[in-house]
Amino acid sequence: MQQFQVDLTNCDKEPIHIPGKVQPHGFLVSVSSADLLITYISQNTGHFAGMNAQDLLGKHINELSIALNPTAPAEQLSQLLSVGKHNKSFENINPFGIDINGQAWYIIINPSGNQLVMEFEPAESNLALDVQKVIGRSVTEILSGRNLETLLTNAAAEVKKVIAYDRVMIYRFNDDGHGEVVAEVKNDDLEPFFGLHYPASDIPRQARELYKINLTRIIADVYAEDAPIITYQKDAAPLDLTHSGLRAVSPIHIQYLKNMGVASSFSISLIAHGELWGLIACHNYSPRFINYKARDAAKLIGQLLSSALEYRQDEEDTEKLQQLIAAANTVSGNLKNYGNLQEALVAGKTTIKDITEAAGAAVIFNNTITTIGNTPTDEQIADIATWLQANMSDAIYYTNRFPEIHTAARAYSNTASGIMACSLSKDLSELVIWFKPEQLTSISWAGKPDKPVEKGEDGLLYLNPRQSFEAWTEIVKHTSDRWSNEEVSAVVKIREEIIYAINRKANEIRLLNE
Ligand code: BLA
Repeated sequence: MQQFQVDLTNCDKEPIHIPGKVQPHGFLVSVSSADLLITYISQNTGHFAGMNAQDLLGKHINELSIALNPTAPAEQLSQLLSVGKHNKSFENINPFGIDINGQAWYIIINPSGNQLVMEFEPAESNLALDVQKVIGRSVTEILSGRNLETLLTNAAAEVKKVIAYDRVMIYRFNDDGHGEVVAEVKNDDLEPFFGLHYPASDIPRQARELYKINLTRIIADVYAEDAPIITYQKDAAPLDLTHSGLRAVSPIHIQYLKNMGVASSFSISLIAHGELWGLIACHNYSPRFINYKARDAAKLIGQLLSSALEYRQDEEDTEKLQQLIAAANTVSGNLKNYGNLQEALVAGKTTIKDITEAAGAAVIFNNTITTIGNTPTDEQIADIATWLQANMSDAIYYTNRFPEIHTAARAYSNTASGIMACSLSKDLSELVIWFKPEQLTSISWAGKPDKPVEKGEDGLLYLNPRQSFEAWTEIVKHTSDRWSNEEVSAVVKIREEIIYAINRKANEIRLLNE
């Protein structure tokens, strides 16, 4: 099989579901579903079975059964497979406890194409606590969080109790795929990652797809050498490990973890409205395996948090919309009997800027520019207005990548990577414009170039947050946070109010003059 050479430019093309290897804390045996003959086997099976892995290829699964435990019935494994096949699901079987050389192991079975993949993992637990008990209490603890932030921190704390890792983070994906550590519970001696943002490329697209299918992912020891999967069939397709827990990890992600000083990593998917909302990302600074049942408990916490998230997220979105609309109402109140339009919009405690989440806003009216908050200079605003007059076809225009469309704006992308404009007059000479800054300059990125460049012993640069940050910089340059539907709705509303107020004023003046 041809090896895929992964580097920083082709991360999202790496076929990580068919690595041809497993992590060596367990072993894998795959049989053809039709005749239960062993078709694929991980080379390290030989350490546990009294037979060479190569010699088991092509044999009936009963032979493995005998090799693993000569005192157990030879049909133990084949019966298990038949029951699952009959029920068309292995859900009730997984994990199945067996004894290998006096040690407790679990078998986890998943179908893959015409194969039944059996994974063998140690069942022993290095956790002192009774996971089942902790879970019951966890639920109450987690859900007692009234707002999203406490909810997330509670969940991180409970996960830390269940799996006892050194650091537990809640990592949330933004619309553009980049992520932020929004909650963190860690040992005191570790530096915090809370509030840091990481490029989308750190968790490539196909990895996210897999985390939607498998809700937990353990990387037990980044220093362990993977065990190759062998097959006797010439030119056989590589075994699809989409559903496999032992699936070997991409070398680039392993390097990334090593460079972060991490020896073991565990993540739990958080899903809201069918999409990957984020991950509970856990690090341990020494190798650490957690068994299937503890992973299942952690998964349950993730699922609970996921459903609580959907609800709280909707609540917070509604709250945000209400806040924006309330600001719009206050500003329209100021517009009643106004003396000067600009003043009504930008003076006062609540201003036109608060109708969106922009950092600044400008009102262009009667040939004057009035600004509030963080905006480009008047000259630059005049340049934006000229561009809008030539290019705006609807009453409202918005983009979060303005300097990519209007190259002159690159000079002031720090204040106006995002713009939203609404016209107040037909000839577009009167406008309100809102501004959002470039994300690159407004967010704390992990690995931002204010950190020293890290070099390996051989003097070469290694993949680390800084290096992937540099690649990402090229992608997010000239980009601001997006404009939400809530912000657009608030702008639509205020535009009508302003135009109404202007017309009313014009009528009053006309009547006065008659
Ligand atoms: C997977 N990358 C991951 C995962 C995380 C991160 C959490 C899930 C697997 C795990 O638990 O380790 C990234 N981890 C982070 C981030 C933080 C963290 C951002 O703790 C922040 C605190 N990774 C890269 C680059 C590539 C890459 C540049 O940095 C590609 C070129 C690949 N990341 C990559 C791949 C996976 C991954 C392939 C999937 C690993 C797997 O499940 O096999």
